[in-house]
Amino acid sequence: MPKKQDLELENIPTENYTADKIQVLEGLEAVRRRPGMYIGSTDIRGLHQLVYEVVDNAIDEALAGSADHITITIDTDNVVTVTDNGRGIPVDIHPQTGKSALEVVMTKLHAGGKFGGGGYKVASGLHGVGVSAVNALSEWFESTVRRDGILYRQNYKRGVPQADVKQVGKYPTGERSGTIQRFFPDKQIFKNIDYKFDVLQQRFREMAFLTKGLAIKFTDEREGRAATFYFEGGITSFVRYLNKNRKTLHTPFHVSAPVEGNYIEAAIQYTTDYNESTLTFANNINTHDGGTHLTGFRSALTRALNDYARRNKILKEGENALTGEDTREGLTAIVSVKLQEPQFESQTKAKLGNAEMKTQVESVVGEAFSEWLEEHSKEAKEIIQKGITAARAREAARQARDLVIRKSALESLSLPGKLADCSEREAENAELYIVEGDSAGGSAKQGRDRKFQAILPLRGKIMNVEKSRLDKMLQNEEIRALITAIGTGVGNTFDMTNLRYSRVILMSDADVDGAHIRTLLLTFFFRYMQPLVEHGHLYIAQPPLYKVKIGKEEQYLYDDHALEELRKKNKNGKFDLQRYKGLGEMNPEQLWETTMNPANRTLLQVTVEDAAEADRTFDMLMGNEVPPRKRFIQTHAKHAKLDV
Ligand code: 0RA
Repeated sequence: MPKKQDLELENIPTENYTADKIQVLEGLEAVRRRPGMYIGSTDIRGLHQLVYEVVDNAIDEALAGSADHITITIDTDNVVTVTDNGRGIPVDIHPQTGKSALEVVMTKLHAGGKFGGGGYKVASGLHGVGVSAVNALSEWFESTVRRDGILYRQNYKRGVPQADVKQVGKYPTGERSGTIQRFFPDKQIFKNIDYKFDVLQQRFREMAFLTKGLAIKFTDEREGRAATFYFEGGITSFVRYLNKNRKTLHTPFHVSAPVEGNYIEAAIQYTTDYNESTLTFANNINTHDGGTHLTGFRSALTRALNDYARRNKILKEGENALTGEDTREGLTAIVSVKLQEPQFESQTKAKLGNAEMKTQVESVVGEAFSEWLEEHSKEAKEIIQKGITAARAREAARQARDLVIRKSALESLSLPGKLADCSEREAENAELYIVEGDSAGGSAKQGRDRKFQAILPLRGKIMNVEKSRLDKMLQNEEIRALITAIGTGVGNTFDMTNLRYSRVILMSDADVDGAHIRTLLLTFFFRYMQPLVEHGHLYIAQPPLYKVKIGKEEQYLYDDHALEELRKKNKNGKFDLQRYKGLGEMNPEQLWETTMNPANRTLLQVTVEDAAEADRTFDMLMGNEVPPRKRFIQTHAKHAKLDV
């Protein structure tokens, strides 16, 4: 953390040291003193947040209808450049402060999106702190504006302007105006400046889906990777993308409408799946925990389908109506709303609170979807039939679940027999290793510290979660052992307070089969125990790939990169190389030393994004669509051969 003096001594112009300037400096200093309050954290997430904040500003310009092209570049020196072809941040002098509007936007907290009034309808961004916070947390920042044929520029160090906004040149008449933001994050704040292409690209893709007609080009010069996202179909394309590997029942339904200054949009496509994937957004922010827009959407769907079913006698008189849950089986949907004054229920903006959104979304989606059903009677019947089947399955599942609960209540000790539990009773200090295969399970049982480490061996591949419903899944012995060992229950009845281990660690072989079972388990956790993942309780163990012997000395290597390094360092010397094909090849002591001993091991903490990715991969592997699975197995089969 920088000392107070760092900020005050550096580069402060002495003239015009007005009250306003003091205020700005205090603001910047507050950001630097407690960066977490503004960008969430100073780890990789916070680093990515810097990029998102700057990109969000450009997206706002696109949402205002003034930009249709954004580029993001990370160069080999980790400098980030974000350009847009919008109107350019205004540079004219603000009468009250006597300063260029650009300087105000770049240095005043919360001056970002709302600045200038009329031009701006909505502002996105998770934290919404504006670009000035990014400026304060950057070793240097350079803003360039193209407006009216002139190039304007201002440079900053740790948020402090180095001079007034200056004209630095011209650009050809006829070319677009725009804004170019370049910055380098401050190493005093961010320990590790290593952006993750895949994480960033995921977000940019989402942004492009949510802003129809916007092209986002992302280039990573460090790895020579680039991606361009442009979707003419907007959220309809988003739904198609999510259903890429699923069998769909119809072409997507789409509706959009302005309502009282807000803007409401939804896209729907049913699949043959059993799961629901509805994503909701408010001002381009992913509202993971839903809120009023989701509630309105769901009641519209349930009502429209039940009304249609009654009118057309698909549901007979006296037959129960479909529940919301029934109408959501196999549903993929995007609900995206843009509001003048969004209210979020939590600090993380994960839940939308505006009460008017429920009625607005409900009426827009309800009317349009009912009309669509009338015009697509064949599809309507299929969707409703699927709902009726879901209702029957739900009833069967309830009975099966009752059976499971009754059964476990009768068994005095409900913990699974194959669980080798630890003596520790406090979840806080206890760990559960889920180990693939009985032989590796045996090594793990012998190698562990039985005080706090429990072992649950799973035999072979657990069943295909995707294709089976909850009722079937609960009948599977491996799954039941897993659920009872963890203690929380699943799905709607999940209860974190019953968690028996604060760390649930997946340990599988470093080969294709190991990757497969890991994907399977991640999918299970993503679908049925998501809060466990959200709260950071799920981990992946990292067993070594190689053991190397140089003379008498032994060393473990955890990836191919380490092996390459060793080969380079040890060009002439001889060494003995053993490749571990599976956990079973290690004896208990080795397994403890390399993979289970907290003093030596590395654990990868699983994020919801990781699990969601596994879920998509899983769809591809196990879903009903055959061609993508074939493709995956073919490409991976090649890798498998190269590996051995
Ligand atoms: C305030 C007002 C106007 C444009 C912008 C801000 C603006 C901000 C950013 C941030 C990144 N790119 C941007 N482009 C524009 C409208 C000014 C006018 O009416 O000309």
